[in-house]
Amino acid sequence: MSAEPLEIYLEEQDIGRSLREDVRAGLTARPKWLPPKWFYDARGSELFEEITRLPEYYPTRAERAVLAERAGEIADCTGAKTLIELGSGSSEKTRLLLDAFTRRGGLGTFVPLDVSVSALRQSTAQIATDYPQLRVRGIVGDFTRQLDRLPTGGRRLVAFLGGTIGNLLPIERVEFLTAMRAALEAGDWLLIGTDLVKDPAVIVPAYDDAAGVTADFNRNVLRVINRELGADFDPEAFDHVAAWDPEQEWIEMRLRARRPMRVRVLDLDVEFAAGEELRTEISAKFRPERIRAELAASGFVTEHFWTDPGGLFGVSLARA
Ligand code: AVJ
Repeated sequence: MSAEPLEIYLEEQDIGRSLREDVRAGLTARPKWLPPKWFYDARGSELFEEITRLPEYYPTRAERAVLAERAGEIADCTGAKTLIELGSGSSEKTRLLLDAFTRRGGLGTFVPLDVSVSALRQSTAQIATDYPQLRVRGIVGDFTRQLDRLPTGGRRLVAFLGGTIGNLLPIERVEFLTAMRAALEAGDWLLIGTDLVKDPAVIVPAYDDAAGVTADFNRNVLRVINRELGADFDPEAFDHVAAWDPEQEWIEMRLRARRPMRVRVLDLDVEFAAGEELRTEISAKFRPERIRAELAASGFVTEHFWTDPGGLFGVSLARA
């Protein structure tokens, strides 16, 4: 079967409006911030794929190891008819699940949802070719907003991989999990990947690699704002910063102004002092008991919690 046309729930004007709102809110705040979803235009999505192959960036390999070992169990345990993947990107690791479901039989539909049209176009076309028995319905959307539009019918498994939930602030995480539970029916499943708390000497290099790919990814948000909103950021005038916050147990990516700057964006004149930092991402790391507690607080029962052999990354399978 070929992939069906992408269902676009993020209309061009929505994208523009929400980017403008985020830019206005974030660049007039102190300290300044921008939400991480704007990294992912075509170039940003490619840079992220490059990050996943870096020697320092362990989460992708560690999560893949868990999925490689447990995919059969996940397919058997859930018996899902529909697999929905939030923030699917390339869906590269998801193929391990699709393979397991294919061996087991019964999965009819795969629904990847992502903000990146370019990543979705590629992944839906390739998956439709490689899994001809599957119906592939790509949805362009923001996973924090489109939960009420998830396809219904048949037992569902929602996969939220890569540790992307760590990019939400704690309050946003509660809202997201609660909305997720409300969108599901009792008996549906959530498979969620979370990076685990560990020595910051392992975490920091994963977000500040020697080759500078993460720095380039970080600066990409400025290129996106320049292109989409006609702003005049000089991305090269910002240094990439990765800082571990031991209280919050998250790593922050920031862009630090090398010199005083004034940036024109929308109707704003945004001033940066030399050394001023703009926060572009948090990536929370979890302790197993916290993951279980947050899932429970939003109405999920954790049936399995698996880690890779190195204990770097956790994958929870929870029942609605
Ligand atoms: C999108 C959650 C998988 O937070 O680790 C990679 C994004 N940022 N390097 C993460 C990211 C910097 C990534 N995830």
